[in-house]
Amino acid sequence: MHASAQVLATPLAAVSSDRHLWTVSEVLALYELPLMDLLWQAQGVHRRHFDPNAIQRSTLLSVKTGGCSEDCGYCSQSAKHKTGTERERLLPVDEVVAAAKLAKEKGASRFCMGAAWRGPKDKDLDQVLDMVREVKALGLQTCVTLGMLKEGQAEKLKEAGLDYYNHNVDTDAEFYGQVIKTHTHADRLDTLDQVRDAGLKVCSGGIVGMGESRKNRAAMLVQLANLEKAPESVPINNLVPIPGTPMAGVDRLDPFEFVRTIAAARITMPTSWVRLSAGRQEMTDELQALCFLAGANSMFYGDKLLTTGNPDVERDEALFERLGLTPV
Ligand code: SAM
Ligand code: DTB
Ligand code: SF4
Repeated sequence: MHASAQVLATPLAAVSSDRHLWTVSEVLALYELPLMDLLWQAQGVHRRHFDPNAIQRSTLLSVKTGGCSEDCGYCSQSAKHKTGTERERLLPVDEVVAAAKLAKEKGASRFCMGAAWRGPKDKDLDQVLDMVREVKALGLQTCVTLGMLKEGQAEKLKEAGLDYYNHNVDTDAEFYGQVIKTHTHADRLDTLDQVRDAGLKVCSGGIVGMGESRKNRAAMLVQLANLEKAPESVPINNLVPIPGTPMAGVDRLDPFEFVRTIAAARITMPTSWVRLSAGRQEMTDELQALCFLAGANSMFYGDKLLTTGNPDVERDEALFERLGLTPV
């Protein structure tokens, strides 16, 4: 049998059974399919589990910007790189609530609060818990991304009404050490376990376009898909190159390779929300449409991500209109 035909047969059978543990070679074989075959397969999986025209929208707010102790090679907020991002204090709760209200009015269903920390101190966590309670009370789903958690912190977040905790694996175990030296890939997995054990929904994905290989990308997806339970939400970020970071000059990823990554995420995690995340501002509407066809069904919505730009709401509303998409 032709290699690509064989691959077509395997995952379709796999997704109809309860659980399939993916191997890196299976996911690499997906990447190697002709693009149209891959899109067809991904769209088939997508339609079995989701309304193909419905897109979930999350608005992000950086509640604590800059001055981070970690050395993540892509990040504008690391104190180790000279990026021009100023260190700020933790925002007051009322400012966060005002931003959340606005996000709701504009049509977001989830509000994600991000902090440039290695992990939260207990005192800071108390303030974040207030943010979660108040944002939740507005009728929005809540998500926070605060770095690595210590014992008991995930439970406190759950009690405050948090829905999702975002903590990306970012890349595979092999490439991780070339991107970040101040914590390990295993540390990330440990926090993800704590989040899951506390009964929170898991949001975890990664970044592509950092100079990693296709095998690294495939291995990252395998890692996510084979977690005890796949993350409910899987953000796929395209590197936003930040001047002053070690990754400022990395070669841009072929946009079709990005689309393939979305499709492979959709096929390997059939019931997860796959989010078209950072890097959308540089994408044409046509490329975004291809990403939705490949199975992306979530996006960041609002003019800003954490420190970088995102398409403005007017452009996204026009895109929804042109493509006949509906917000979730
Ligand atoms: N400090 C916390 C952490 O690292 O988990 C939360 C905030 S951190 C900025 C959240 C995620 O944003 C990272 O894990 C990474 O996936 C993404 N990110 C950060 N900078 C990025 C960039 N320049 N391009 C694409 N994604 C980026
Ligand atoms: C995620 O996966 N991407 C978001 C969110 N989770 C926290 C962050 C993207 C950050 C892009 C660079 C910036 O704005 O600083
Ligand atoms: Fe800090 Fe998170 Fe940026 Fe890493 S990705 S430097 S942990 S804010």
